[in-house]
Amino acid sequence: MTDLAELIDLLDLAVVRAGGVAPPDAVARAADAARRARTRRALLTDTVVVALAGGTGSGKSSTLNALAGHRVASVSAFRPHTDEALAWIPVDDDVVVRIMDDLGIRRRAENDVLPGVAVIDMPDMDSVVSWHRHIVEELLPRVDLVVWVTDVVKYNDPLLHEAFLAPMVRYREQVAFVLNKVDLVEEGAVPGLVEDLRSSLAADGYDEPVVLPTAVGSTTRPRGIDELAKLLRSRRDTKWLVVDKLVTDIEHAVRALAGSVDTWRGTGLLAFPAGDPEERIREQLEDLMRGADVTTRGVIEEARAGDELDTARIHRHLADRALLGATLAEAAVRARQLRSELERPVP
Ligand SMILES: Nc1nc2c(ncn2[C@@H]2O[C@H](COP(=O)(O)OP(=O)(O)OP(=O)(O)O)[C@@H](O)[C@H]2O)c(=O)[nH]1
Ligand SMILES: [Mg+2]
Repeated sequence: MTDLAELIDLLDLAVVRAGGVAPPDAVARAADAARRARTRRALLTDTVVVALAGGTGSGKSSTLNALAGHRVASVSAFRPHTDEALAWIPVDDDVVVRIMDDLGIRRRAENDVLPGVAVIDMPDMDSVVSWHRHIVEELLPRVDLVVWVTDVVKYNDPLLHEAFLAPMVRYREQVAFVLNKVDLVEEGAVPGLVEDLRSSLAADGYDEPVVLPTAVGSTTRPRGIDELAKLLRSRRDTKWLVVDKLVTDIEHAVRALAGSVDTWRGTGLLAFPAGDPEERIREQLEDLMRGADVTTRGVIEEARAGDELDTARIHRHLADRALLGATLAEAAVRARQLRSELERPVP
């Protein structure tokens, strides 16, 4: 999303160039919009950031490998295995990199398989206290989705529900569930297990929880992974709406600033040959005064106030105005480009 950063830079540049050129209240509003956009942008990327969490051995690392279609994370039959979080992230997403820095996740692998998706394979948490600190306080506020991976054997452990799932309930929109290792039970038993997990989650306060049955062990052909990838893509669409909204806000700010000053009219005066009769210039200015924006009118009035016509002052103003016009035009074009990229169908 470097384009979004560039777009905000252009709005900032326009704000600087609008100083003394556009009406102060219009400049202040544009500056406000730029500031707001920058704050939101700092937290925003169109990559959906997902953390795989859950008890040891439930198959978090195996799920990551199944999503990638190759071995990204180490999997083992010995518990606990993953001892440090691993982030599988798209290249060139500086916001995602910053999120991983903030979370202190140093191990990273490149995702060139699933566009717009970053997956964190979390280690097992050794205590309820560290779980709360890592997942509830640090992870949930920073990621888009936590996929809780459990399996057909352990999903109904009361400790799991009381100690781990209940405290996350206020983030329920951000939590989805995977019921892994369904290859270990009869095919016909799977829907009943999914329902069972759904109703215990409902008792924990998760109404309408998303529960996906999967089998991702290396010896079995992955099952349920397409559905999981689809869920991640649909979350990504929702994020795009947010990015789209930000671009729209910037476009409005650009348009409002452009509307507050007549950026091009009268620019021809810049090319006025030196030594042109003053009378001629005054006539042209008279023309320009009619329907000129308020700042330009003020500048012309000032320039005409003295005994001598201050043509340099007028030229400076027209040049500044034209520069602002060029910056705003470029911002408008960038915004349109970015929007058309956002409208591209999700791969
Ligand atoms: N039968 C079966 N075995 C699985 C499945 N998914 C994972 N396993 C096995 O379960 C064991 C643990 O899998 P991991 O992916 O390492 O589990 P994890 O959640 O990352 O575990 P930690 O890193 O210790 O937290 C491995 O031996 C896997 O091969 C599955 O769907 N079916
Ligand atoms: Mg693991």
